[in-house]
Amino acid sequence: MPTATNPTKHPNGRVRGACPHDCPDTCALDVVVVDGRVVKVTGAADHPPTAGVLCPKVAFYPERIYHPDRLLYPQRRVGGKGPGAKFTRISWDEALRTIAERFRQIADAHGAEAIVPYSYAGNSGLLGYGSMDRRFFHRLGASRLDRTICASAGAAGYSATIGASVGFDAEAIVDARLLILWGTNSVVSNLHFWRLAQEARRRGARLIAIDPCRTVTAEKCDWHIAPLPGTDSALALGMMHVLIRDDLLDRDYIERHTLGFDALRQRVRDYPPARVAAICDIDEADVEKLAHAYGTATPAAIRANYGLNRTAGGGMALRTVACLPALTGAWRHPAGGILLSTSGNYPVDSHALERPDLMPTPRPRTINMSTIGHDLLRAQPPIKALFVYNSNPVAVAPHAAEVVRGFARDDLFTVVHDLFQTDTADHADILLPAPSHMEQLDIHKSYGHLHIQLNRPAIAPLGEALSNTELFRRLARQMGFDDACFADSDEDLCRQAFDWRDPRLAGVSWDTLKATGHARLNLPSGAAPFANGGFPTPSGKCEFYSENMARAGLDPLPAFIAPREWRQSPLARDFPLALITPPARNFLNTSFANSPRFLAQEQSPAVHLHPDDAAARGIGEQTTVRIFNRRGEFRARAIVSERVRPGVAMATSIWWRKLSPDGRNCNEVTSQALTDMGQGATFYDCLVEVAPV
Ligand SMILES: Nc1nc2c(c(=O)[nH]1)N[C@H]1C(S)=C(S)[C@@H](COP(=O)(O)OP(=O)(O)OC[C@H]3O[C@@H](n4cnc5c(=O)[nH]c(N)nc54)[C@H](O)[C@@H]3O)O[C@H]1N2
Ligand SMILES: Nc1nc2c(c(=O)[nH]1)N[C@H]1C(S)=C(S)[C@@H](COP(=O)(O)OP(=O)(O)OC[C@H]3O[C@@H](n4cnc5c(=O)[nH]c(N)nc54)[C@H](O)[C@@H]3O)O[C@H]1N2
Ligand code: SF4
Ligand SMILES: [Mo]
Repeated sequence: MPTATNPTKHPNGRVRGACPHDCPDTCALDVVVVDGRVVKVTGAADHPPTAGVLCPKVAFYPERIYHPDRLLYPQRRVGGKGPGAKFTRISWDEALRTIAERFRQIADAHGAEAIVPYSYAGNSGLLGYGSMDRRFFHRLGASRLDRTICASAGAAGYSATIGASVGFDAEAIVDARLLILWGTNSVVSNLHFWRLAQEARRRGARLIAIDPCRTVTAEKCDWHIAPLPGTDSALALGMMHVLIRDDLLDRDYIERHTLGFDALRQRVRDYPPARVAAICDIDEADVEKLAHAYGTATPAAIRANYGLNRTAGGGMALRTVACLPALTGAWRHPAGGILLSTSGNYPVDSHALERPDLMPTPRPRTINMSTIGHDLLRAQPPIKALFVYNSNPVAVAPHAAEVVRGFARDDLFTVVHDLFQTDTADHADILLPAPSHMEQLDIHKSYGHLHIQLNRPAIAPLGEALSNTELFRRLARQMGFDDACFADSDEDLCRQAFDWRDPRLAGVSWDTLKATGHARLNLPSGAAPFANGGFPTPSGKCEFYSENMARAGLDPLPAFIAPREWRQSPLARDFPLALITPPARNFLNTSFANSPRFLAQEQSPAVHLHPDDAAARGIGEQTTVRIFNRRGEFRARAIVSERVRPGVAMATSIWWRKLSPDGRNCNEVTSQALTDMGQGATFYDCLVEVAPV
C-alpha cells in the first residue's frame, strides 16, 4: 500500500469532511486519522441529512484512498495508446513544461479553440468541480464544454415549469401521505432520501414506484408501476386527463398560481387513459388508479430523479411531471410538491469562481461532452488537445466505438488527471496524479438537501498528487498567465464560492462554517416553498404554458415525445429490446468500479431479462450473451427475472472496459443522439437485441 510520503502537518483525531461523489446525498463525514493515515470514515451524526449513516461505498473509504493502484506521480506514455498502455515517471516540472509547450504550439498553429477541457463531477466540491480550472481554460481561450452528460435535459424541462432546480425540502416529506418515487432507485442512488421515505411510511404514507424495473426500491414500495422507458410524460398527461375530467383539482391554486390551465386542459384531452396505457404498455385501470391515488391524498409528494431524463423526450418528461402538484394544490403543504434537485437554492457565485470574463471575444465555440466521440472525429476546426479531469469519458460517454476511435487518434495530445489509471488514462500522453478529497480543502453544496458543508483535508496528498486547483494554478504560472486570480489560495476560493450576503446564507459565514463544518441554508424549515405561488419562472407562476418554450421553437405545452429508438419504429424489428443501464449499487458511475471489494459484490457485468424475452431467445440464467445493435456490442451474463418488464433489458453500470471480460461496456451500444431540451445524453433510449454467445 502506498503511504503518505509527504510530511503531514495533520494531527491525529477526527476531521470533518464532505463526500465529494456525484450523489444527491452529499454526506458529512467524520474522518478518523492516526499517524497521518485515514483509518476510518463514518457519517456525521450531527448533520441532519447524513444522520450518522454512510452508504457502503464510502464506509470503506480507506480502501479507496490506499488502493495499491493510486497514481502517485506524473507520468509520460511510452508506446501506443489504449488498453495496456505503458507509462514512465517524470517530474511535475517536466509534466507542466510539456503541457504548456504543446498548448502553445497548438494555439499558435490552430487557435486555442483546438484545446478542449473535459470534466464532470468526479469531484463535486465547488473548488474541485469548477474554479481554477475554469479560469485557466477561459484565459487560454480554449473551447468551452457543455456539461450535459447527466442532468441538463431534466433541469431544462423542470425549470420550464417550476423556474429553477428547487422543490420541496426533503426533510419535510416524513409527513407526506403519498410519495411517488418516479424514475429513481433511492435505495441505490439516494439512500438518505430513502431513510426519510421509510419514516414517512411508518407515519402512514403510501409509497409508489414508477420504474420499468422492480428495483430494490420498487419492491419495497406499496405499489410499483412499470411503464416502458421514455413514456413518463404520457403517463403524467394521462394522470392530468383524469384529474381534470374527475375534478380532482385545487381550482383556487390553479387560478392564483398557474399559467395556461385552459390550454393544458385542451392538451390533455389528447391523452385519455386508454391511449396512455397503450403508449406506456401498462393497464388502463392503473392510469385511473394512479391519478385517483395522487388526486385524493394530502399531502402528496413526488421525488423525481434523473432516470427520467435519459431518453429523447427527457426534458419534456420532467416538464410534464412537474405540472402535477400545481393542479392538485399539493404545493400548499411542506410535505407536498415535487423535487428533482435542490441545487438551485444555493447562492453560488460561479462568476467569481470561474471568471468567464477572462474569455476572449468573440467567445470560443462550445463542445458538447455527450458527443465527444463524434467531435473528436469530426469537429471543425478539429480538436487537437484534450485535458480530462473529474471524468472517465472512455467508459462513460455514449457510443464508445466513436469515443475510443477519437481518443486513439495519433495526432491528439491528451492530458488525464485522475486518482487511477482509468480507461481514459490509457489514452493519455501525460498522466497526472490527483488526490482524494480527504487530501484537499473544499466547500460543498448539495443537489439532494439544503446544507452547505466544508471538507477539510484530513491527510497530506499521497505521493506527488496535486489537487485540481493547485494543478491549474501551476499550469497558469507555466503559461505565463499573470492575472491576480491565479494566485488565489484554496481558502480564497472557498470564500469566493458563495455570495455570503445573500439572505439564504443569513447567519452563515466562512468563519462560522469553519467552526461548525456544515450549516443549513437559511430557508424556513417545515415551510412549503410555493404555498403562495412565487415560482421563479418569468411569470412567477407554475407554467403549464411556457412562452420561453414557444420562443425556443418547442411545444409550449406538455406533450409526449416518443423515444428516438421507439418500439413502434422499423428499427425495433431488428432490435426489439429497450436497454437501460442505471447505476450499480456498489459503483458510483465508474468510481469504486476498480475496488476489489465492490467488484466482488457486483461479480461481473450482467443483463437482466424478463423470462418471456429470455425464453424466446433460448437464454437461460447465467448464459453469456451478446447485447448488440448497429453501434456495437458488449457481453454480459444473463439474469432471468421478472424484475424487468417484458421488452426491457437492464444492465447495471458503469463497468470499466478493461476490467470487463470482453474489454467493453454498455456504452458500446448507447447513442450520441441528444434530448429535446438541454442537449443531454440519451443513455436509456437504446434499442438492442440480445443473443446467446
Ligand atoms: N450507460 C450509461 N452511461 C452513463 C450513465 C448511465 O446511467 N448509463 N450515467 C451518466 C451519468 S448520470 C454521469 S454523471 C456520468 C458520470 O461520469 P464520470 O463523471 O466520468 O464519473 P465518475 O466515476 O463520477 O468520475 C470520474 C473520475 O473522476 C475522478 N476524480 C475523482 N476526484 C477527482 C479529483 O479531485 N480530481 C480529478 N482530476 N479527478 C477526480 C475519479 O477517480 C473518476 O475516475 O456517466 C454517465 N454515463
Ligand atoms: N450507488 C450509486 N449511486 C449513485 C450513482 C451511482 O452510479 N451509483 N450515480 C449518481 C449519479 S451521477 C446520478 S445522476 C444519480 C442518479 O440518480 P437516479 O436518477 O435516481 O438514478 P437511478 O438510481 O439510476 O434511478 C433511475 C431509475 O430509473 C429507472 N428508469 C430508467 N429509465 C426510466 C424511464 O424512462 N422512466 C422511469 N420512470 N424510470 C426509468 C431505472 O430503472 C432506475 O431504477 O445517482 C447518483 N448516485
Ligand atoms: S456516495 Fe452518496 S450516500 Fe455515499 S457517502 Fe457519498 S453522499 Fe453519502
Ligand atoms: Mo449523474
